[in-house]
Amino acid sequence: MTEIREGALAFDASRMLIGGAWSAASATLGLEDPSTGQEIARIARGTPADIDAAVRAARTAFAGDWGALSAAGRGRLLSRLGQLVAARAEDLARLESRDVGKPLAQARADALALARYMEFYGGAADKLLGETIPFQPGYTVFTLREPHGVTGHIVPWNYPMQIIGRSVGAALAAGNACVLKPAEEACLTALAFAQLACEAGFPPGALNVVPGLGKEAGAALAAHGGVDHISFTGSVGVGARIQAAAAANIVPVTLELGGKSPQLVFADADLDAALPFLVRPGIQNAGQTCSAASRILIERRIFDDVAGRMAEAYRGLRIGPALSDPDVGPLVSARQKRIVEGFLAGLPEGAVLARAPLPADLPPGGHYIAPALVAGVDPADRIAQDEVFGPVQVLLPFEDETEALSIANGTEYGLVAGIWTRDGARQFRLARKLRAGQVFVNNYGAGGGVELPFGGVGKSGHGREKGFEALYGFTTLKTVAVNHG
Ligand code: TXE
Repeated sequence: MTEIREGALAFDASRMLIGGAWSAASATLGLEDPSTGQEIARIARGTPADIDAAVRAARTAFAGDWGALSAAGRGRLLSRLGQLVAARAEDLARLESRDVGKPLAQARADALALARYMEFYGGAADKLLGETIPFQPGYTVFTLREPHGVTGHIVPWNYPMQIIGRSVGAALAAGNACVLKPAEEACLTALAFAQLACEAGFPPGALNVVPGLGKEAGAALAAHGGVDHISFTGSVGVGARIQAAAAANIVPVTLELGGKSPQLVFADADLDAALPFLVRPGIQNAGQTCSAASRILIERRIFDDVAGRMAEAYRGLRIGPALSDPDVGPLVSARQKRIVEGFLAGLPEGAVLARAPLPADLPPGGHYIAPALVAGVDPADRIAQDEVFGPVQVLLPFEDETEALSIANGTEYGLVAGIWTRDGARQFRLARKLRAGQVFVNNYGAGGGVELPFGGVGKSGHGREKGFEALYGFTTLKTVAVNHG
C-alpha cells in the first residue's frame, strides 16, 4: 500500500483499476522522483493475468453499460471528467512534476491540456458522422462510424497526461472501452486520472489501468487476442514489436514514435521572434519530447548570429529540481542520463558550442545534465541523425533552400518541421516538400493545440492522434446498402 497525497488528490499508488475496482497487484515496483533519486511510491507490477482481467472487463463494459450509452452521453461524461481535471489541475501538475521530473510550469500546461482534451473530445463525441452514398435506384447506402471495441493504450513517461488525453480521450469519445498501460517510470497521473474518471461516473470497465513493466504487462496487452486496436507512443524498437504483435491478431495500430525534427531558419526570418521557438522546444521537458526541435538548420550567412544568440540563451538556462520550476529539470532516470551522456561522449573535440551551467547545490541523487548546443558536425553524424532524447540541439548550416530541404529530409524520421522565413512562396513550397507529419511556419508547435492532428511518417510512426482526425483512427467504417426497390 502506498498512499499518495497531493492537495485534494489521495489514492493508493500500488493498485490497478480493473472493471471499476481498485485491485492489489501480486508484486510492486519502486517509483523514483528523478529530481532526488528517492523512491516516492510503490506501484503495481501488473501481470499478463491482470491484463487479461482488464481486457475482459473492458469487453464486458463495451457489451454492457458503456456500449449502451448514447454518443451524447459519452460526451457528457468526458466533459464532466474534463471539469474535474481542471479543478485539480494544480494537484495533477505537482504530481506529474514529482513523478517525471518535469518543471512545474510545464506540468501545469500538461494538466490543462488534459482537461482541454476531455473538453474537446467530450464535445466531439456526438459529431462523428457517417455519409450517404449515391448508388443505384432502389438502394439507400450509408456509412456508420463504429468503435473498434476494446482499445489498448501503451504510453510513455515523458508526457503522461498529454498522451493519455489525446489517446484515451479520443478512444472513449468514439465509444471504445480502454485498457491503459502507463510507463513504469511515471504512472501517478494515470492513476489519478482514472480515479477522477470513476468520480465523473464512467461505468465500470470503460477505462482500466494496469501499470507494470513493458516486457510483461505491455507485451501482454499488445499480444492479447481480445484487443481490437493498439495505440502506442514510445521507442521505434518497441513500436516495431507492437506492430508485429498486432499483425498476429490482424488489428490496427497507431504508432507515435521518435523524431529528429528540424527547424529551418532563413536569412529573411524575424530572428527576435524565432529565438524562443528555437531554444524552448529543444530543452522543454529536458529534451525528452518526441517533437523536440533537435536540429536547427541555419542559412550560412546568419549562422554565427543565430548560433551566438542560442549559445547566450543556453548559458542563461536555470537547471534545478522540478518543483522549483526551473527551465530544465532532471532526466527521467539514470538510464536516460547514460543514453544522453553516451551521445555527448562520442562527439569530436570542440563540437560543444555552449552548455548551460549546472548549479553546485543540486540534489545528489537527481539525474541532471547540462543542456548542450552542438555545432560543427556533419548532418550524417550520429548526433544529427539519431534521437538523443535529452537537452541537446545540433546546429547545421545550409547554403540555400535545396540544401536545407535535403538536410531536413535526410533522416529516417518525419515527425515535425519548422520554417522561419518571411517569403510567402517559400513557406508554401517548403511546407509541401518537408517530410513530416506536421509543419509549422513562423512558429513551432502552435501552442500544442489539441485540435491539431499529430503523427509521423517514416520511423516516426503512422496514424494520427489529436484533433478530430483521431476519432477516425479509433473507429471502423461500416457500409450499409439497403435494397428497397
Ligand atoms: O521507451 P519504450 P523508453 C524514445 C526515446 C527514448 C527511447 C527509450 O528515444 O530514449 O525511446 O525510452 C512500454 N511491449 N521514446 O525505454 O521502452 C513501456 O513500459 C509492450 C520516444 O522509455 O518504448 C512504456 O509504457 N510495451 C517517445 C512504453 O512502452 C512495452 C517516448 C514506452 O517505453 C515493451 C518515450 C514491450 N516489449 C521514449 N517495452 C515519444 N515518441 O515521445 C516497453 N514497453
